[in-house]
Amino acid sequence: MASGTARYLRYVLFTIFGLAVVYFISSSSSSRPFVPADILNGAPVKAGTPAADTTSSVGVTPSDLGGLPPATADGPRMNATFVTLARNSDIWEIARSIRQVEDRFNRKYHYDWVFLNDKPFDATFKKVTASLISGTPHYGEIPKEHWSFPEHIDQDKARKVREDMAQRKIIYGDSVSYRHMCRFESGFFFRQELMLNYEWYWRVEPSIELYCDIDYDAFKFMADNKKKYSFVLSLYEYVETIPTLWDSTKKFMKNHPEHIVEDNSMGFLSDDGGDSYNHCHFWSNFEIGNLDWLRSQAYTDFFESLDQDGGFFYERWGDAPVHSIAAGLLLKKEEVHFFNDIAYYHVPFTHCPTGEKTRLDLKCHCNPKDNFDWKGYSCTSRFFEINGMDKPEGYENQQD
Ligand SMILES: Nc1nc2c(ncn2[C@@H]2O[C@H](COP(=O)(O)OP(=O)(O)O)[C@@H](O)[C@H]2O)c(=O)[nH]1
Ligand SMILES: [Mg+2]
Repeated sequence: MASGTARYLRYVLFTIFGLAVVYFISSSSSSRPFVPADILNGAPVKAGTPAADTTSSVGVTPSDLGGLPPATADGPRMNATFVTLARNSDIWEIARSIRQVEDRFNRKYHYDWVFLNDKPFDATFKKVTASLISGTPHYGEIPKEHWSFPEHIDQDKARKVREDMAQRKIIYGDSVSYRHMCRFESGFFFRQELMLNYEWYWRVEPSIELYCDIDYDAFKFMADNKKKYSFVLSLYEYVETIPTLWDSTKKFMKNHPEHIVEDNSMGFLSDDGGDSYNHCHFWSNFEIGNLDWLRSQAYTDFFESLDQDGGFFYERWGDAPVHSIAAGLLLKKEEVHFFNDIAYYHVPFTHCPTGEKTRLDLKCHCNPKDNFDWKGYSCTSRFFEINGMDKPEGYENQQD
């Protein structure tokens, strides 16, 4: 009897142990796979790290876990925003640009984004852009007076210019809207109600590319280093679009000598001490700059003087030479910055950082052969020369 009870007890214990083993195996295979805490926290997994396979068929995705918390860089945020002028029809081209800016920079900083349009933005534009931006998007409609002919413009004269430029096949020569766009970017984007909330801007256009990581806050860099304006590409302007822009500039210099800064970048703009313009300009489809400077008396007087002369409509003045001449004359040389480490493309030019170490450190995917900086049609060499800067190592191999 005693040995029968013991056998019975052994049988019960064995069964309990067996059930426990079965339970342990089945519960561990249905729980989530091992994922290191830093992956769940959004930290990047370095190449070669023996991390868990988060794409395995076990079926747990970050969204099942309630979404990844954003990866945020430390430190204070600047009072800054991205700014884009766009039409509703630009949606997929600007979506591409936003994605690049977010992936390479803003996913760590979450800066806002201001969109401006001469028409109301439609629901698709807002929905798609908002889904891509990690900061807060804002949408503004441009007031009519910032996107129309000023009263002093002779409409007949302006129309004849457009017809003539169309015949001469000058790019955008026959376009009214392109002229409104250039005038708006020259004199009004920084005065829009939404922009008044900010001190710094970064201009982004549709269909651009960013080829390298930007691992630091470029706005903070500007502020810390007392920069007011910056560029990545520079080149010669198409002369036919600005035949009298320099005459107007000289008139402004004569009327407002108080705005012309002593240690300026005249050497970037002129080869004869200011007598004539060499057509060098910073390409303004990329800009990081200071809005208070653009809202200053000096810049306001400059824009108003040019606007009175009518060249936005009687010629086809671009905002790039206008901003560049202003930066060249109203700012000190050292307030203008060249971002070698921000790799950028806007059709048809590429800025790919000179220096292999920079390109590898920043995980760049541009072809260094495409870099425009040291080619004959670029003005960047001139910028280096007037600032007494040494060109980056390796520039000699990129001159043609
Ligand atoms: N809202 C609006 N944006 C425009 C218009 N024309 C151009 N843009 C924007 O102005 C910027 C410059 O225009 P873009 O066509 O890229 O000129 P390009 O770079 O000089 O060839 C881009 O951000 C365009 O989306 C327009 O008529 N309305
Ligand atoms: Mg463009």
